[in-house]
Amino acid sequence: MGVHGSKSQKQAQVLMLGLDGSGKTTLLYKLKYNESVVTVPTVGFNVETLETDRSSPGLTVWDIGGQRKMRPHWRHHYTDTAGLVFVVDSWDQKRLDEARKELHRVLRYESLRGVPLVVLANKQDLQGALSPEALCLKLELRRVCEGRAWFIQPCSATTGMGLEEGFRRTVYLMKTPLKQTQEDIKVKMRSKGFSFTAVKQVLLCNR
Ligand SMILES: Nc1nc2c(ncn2[C@@H]2O[C@H](COP(=O)(O)OP(=O)(O)OP(=O)(O)O)[C@@H](O)[C@H]2O)c(=O)[nH]1
Ligand SMILES: [Mg+2]
Repeated sequence: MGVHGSKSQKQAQVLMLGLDGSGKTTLLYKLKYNESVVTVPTVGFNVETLETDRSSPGLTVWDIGGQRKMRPHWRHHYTDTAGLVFVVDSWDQKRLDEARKELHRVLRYESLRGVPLVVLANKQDLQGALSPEALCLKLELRRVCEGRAWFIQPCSATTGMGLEEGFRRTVYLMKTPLKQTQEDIKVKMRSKGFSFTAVKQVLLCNR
């Protein structure tokens, strides 16, 4: 994914949600300008466009404030959402329960039914950050994402690690029928020489 230049093609809306302090604004500006910005809690939203490859629509990414008082406003952005990105602070285990409840609440909305989800397991640069596999279990992703294309991507908004991959994955899930995404993951794992048990574990985690 490139982030420079412009392209006149239809834009797809990506909604980025997550608890306050999870790193949404930091990662949006790292991705867009490759800059580490000093943020303040977002009141309202930030919006930026990101370019993708020529065969995909560009992305309009909405970063909505995650403070408790902001969360009732999230639903006003659900219409026309083509992809959902939920950012989690992988280091702050005390708030994982809160993150899980908010994510599950969002996914229950009818207007987001079938919209693909990418969970960004952010702050992986911090020692003690939970792995994506552990987060997948804590957030009960497999159960709550039944019938929905989804993926969990480790990343760090500070270093930039995993950010482009996360948004590339979002585009891929938006473009690809659900059944095909499962097949692609199987093939990819086999080609990387993962053992059958490893493939099975990933699929169980990522179904
Ligand atoms: N170590 C580390 N710190 C991060 C990372 N991402 C964000 N932070 C820090 O986390 C704090 C909160 O980041 P924000 O980007 O403002 O969080 P937010 O999700 O936009 O918060 P709201 O706007 O309140 O919803 C800031 O101090 C960031 O520097 C990361 O990947 N690693
Ligand atoms: Mg913010």
